[in-house]
Amino acid sequence: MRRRKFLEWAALSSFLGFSNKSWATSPSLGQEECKKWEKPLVISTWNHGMDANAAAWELLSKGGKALDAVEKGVMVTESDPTNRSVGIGGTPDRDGHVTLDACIMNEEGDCGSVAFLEDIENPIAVARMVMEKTPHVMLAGKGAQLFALQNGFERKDLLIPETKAAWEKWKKTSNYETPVNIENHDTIGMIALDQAGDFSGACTTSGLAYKMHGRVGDSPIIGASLFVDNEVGAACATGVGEMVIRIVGSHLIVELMRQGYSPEKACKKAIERIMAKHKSVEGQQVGFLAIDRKGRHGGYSIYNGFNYALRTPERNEMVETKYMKKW
Ligand code: SD4
Repeated sequence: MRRRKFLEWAALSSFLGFSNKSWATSPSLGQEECKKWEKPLVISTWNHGMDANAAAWELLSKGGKALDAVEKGVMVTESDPTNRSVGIGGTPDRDGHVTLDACIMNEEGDCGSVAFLEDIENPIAVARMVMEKTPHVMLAGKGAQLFALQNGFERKDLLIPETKAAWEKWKKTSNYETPVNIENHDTIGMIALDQAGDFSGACTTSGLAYKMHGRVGDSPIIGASLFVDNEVGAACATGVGEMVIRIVGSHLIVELMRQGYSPEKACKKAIERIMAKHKSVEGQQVGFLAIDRKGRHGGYSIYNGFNYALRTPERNEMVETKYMKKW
């Protein structure tokens, strides 16, 4: 019944040409209140999202494209050596290699990704180049690195003295056991809606700390860490990538929003799906973020402590998400 009402309401709204205007509340949605459409809009995972959003906002506030904004935004985090799970300064795998995963997707559904990339500081820019300059979506490992070097990227050692020392310390007591989860979630997922009403998203990470050599998480996988459908909205993920991949989390959230769920409710449903499909989520964090076509945004996580940076013409702040469990 609720769905029928929603469809009727959606049909009526589009007939009335509401799609680019401020939205009145929609009682038939029965979910979060429909707020005024604030455009442009960018959200990104965790506290470091504030600096990343600032770079994205430079472009978005001047009428720039969401695609350029998300790329430039997450590059700030990639190039920050104090961040322990993105780009330079990222924690290595258990063999001491910093291996990076990233993907990007635009309003046309074009996408590009790199996985298991070494010695390149800004994998998101390589992912964009894969999207724009190759017939492929994903390049991995040596091939991705060769492609980057051939296209003007510089080789750089991403293992800095601090992360090398921490890895050496870890090796002494670890028995080479990969930790299920070190609570170091700093991966950045960013999604944006520009003034023209187009969505794009980006996700970039060095992955889980001390992972097995060769392990690739959700971050380069379109549909898992990131999905954009310009008719509906965008979603992105952070946390234990294996759990996100198993439910193809970001795609699921966009499809739930297509059915009429608000961003927060869609993210909650995806977290519930993860919990239903895993025997245990004990000690493992996943967080999702989403924006819909009405400019509503929201997130949800398994455990408390997940937050996102929000930037709109009126707001520049951190937002705490709701969660299922307390640490
Ligand atoms: C991964 N999702 O490689 C990434 C890790 C992450 O915050 O998000 N950390 O599984």
